[in-house]
Order: sequence, then structure tokens, then C-alpha cells
Amino acid sequence: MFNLILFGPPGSGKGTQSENIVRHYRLHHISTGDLLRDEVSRQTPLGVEAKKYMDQGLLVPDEVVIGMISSKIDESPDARGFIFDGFPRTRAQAEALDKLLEFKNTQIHLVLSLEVPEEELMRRLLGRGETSGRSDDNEEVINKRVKEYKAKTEPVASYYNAHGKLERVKGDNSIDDTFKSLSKEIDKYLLPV
Ligand code: B4P
Repeated sequence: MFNLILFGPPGSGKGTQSENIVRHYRLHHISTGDLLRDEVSRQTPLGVEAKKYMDQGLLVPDEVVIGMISSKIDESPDARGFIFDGFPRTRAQAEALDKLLEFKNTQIHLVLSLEVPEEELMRRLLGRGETSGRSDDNEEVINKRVKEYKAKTEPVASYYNAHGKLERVKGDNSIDDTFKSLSKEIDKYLLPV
């Protein structure tokens, strides 16, 4: 089993690159953003609660997200491996993920961090906001998301760096070139299928 985290600020291309990685390496994709948006659209109690945070650009509480991940991992016992997209976003989530994987006799093998300048993040998310209908892709909320990222999520990179698992990858090239840079790192562990 090979487990990968795709890490980076809002709009760095985690969702975009996850699609490419899943296609080439057949990893099982777990995106907490997508899972939460699904709960929101179905208006489940979890979704109603999560929406309050997402609309303000804040992280959804750890307990909510960790519970969701645990059941998602259990749904795919035969996976070749997992790609975690947008998770973990806090140190508590990172520690919880380590425990969940240890319980399944596996671990995180690699964390790829997409590095993109702030102006480019804003440009991309405002661009997406014009067509996506996402209530969090407007200037005010994007600024809050970036602030939240710096305060709570950036420290997660140091956590994995201390474990020798972090690789930083330039994320402001074209989608294809960024994928090539990511593949170079993944190929050290797992070949495409
Ligand atoms: P997420 O859904 O994870 O999304 P994101 O950070 O907005 O974007 P991502 O990096 O995936 O960017 P994308 O590929 O789409 O989070 C949304 C919210 O959910 C959070 O704010 C939070 O409230 C909540 N949440 C999620 N996970 C959580 C957790 N673990 N804990 C607590 N709360 C959580 O790319 C963006 C745009 O850029 C697209 O339009 C794309 O086409 C474009 N793009 C991508 N790569 C490009 C490139 N190379 N060149 C040009 N454009 C590019």
C-alpha cells in the first residue's frame, strides 16, 4: 500500500492534480473538501454544521473531519493506496491520520506540497468563482481561507518534514508540467499503471 498526501494552500491545485494522479496511479482519492460539499448539498446535519464554517473561510472542526476520513478509509480495504487531498489541515488531523493508518499496519509514505505564490492563488480562485457557484470563492472569503491556512495548516508541513516525508513541488507551472514534477517524486515509490 502507498499513501500520499497532496498538500498546499487553497487554490494550489490539489483537486486538479489529484484527478491526474488517480488516473495514472490508481490510488483511492479522499478529498475532505468534496466530502464536505457533498454533505452540504444533501443538507445532512453534518453538512448544515460544516457550511457555517466553510462559508466563512474557516476550517471545519477536527472531530467532524476525522470521523469522516475514518469511515472513508474503511470503505476501501483493498485499495492500492490512498491520496489524501486537502487533509490533514491541522496538526491534530495529522496525528489522528497517523494513528488510523498505524492501526491498519500502514503509514503515510510521501507528502507533496504544491508551492504557489499568493497572487496566483487569488487569481485562480476568483476565476473559478466566476463559474463554480462556490460560495467560498470570493475575495473576502479567499483572504480568510489563506489566513486560516497560514495559521493552522502550514505547521502540518513542518510536522511531516520532521519525519523526512515532505517534498516541495513548484505548483505555478501549467497543469501538465506540475503533474510531471509530482510524478517524478511519486515514481520513486510507485509506478503508474
Ligand atoms: P478544498 O475543497 O480542499 O479546496 P481548495 O483548497 O479550495 O482548492 P484546491 O487546492 O483543491 O484547488 P483546485 O485544484 O480546485 O477546501 C474547501 C473548504 O473545505 C476549506 O476552506 C474548509 O472550510 C473545508 N475543508 C476541507 N478540508 C478540510 C479539513 N481537512 N479540515 C477542515 N476543513 C476542511 O484549483 C483551484 C483553481 O485553480 C481551479 O479553478 C483550477 O482549474 C485552477 N488551477 C489548478 N491548477 C492550475 C495550474 N497549474 N494553472 C492554472 N490554473 C490552475
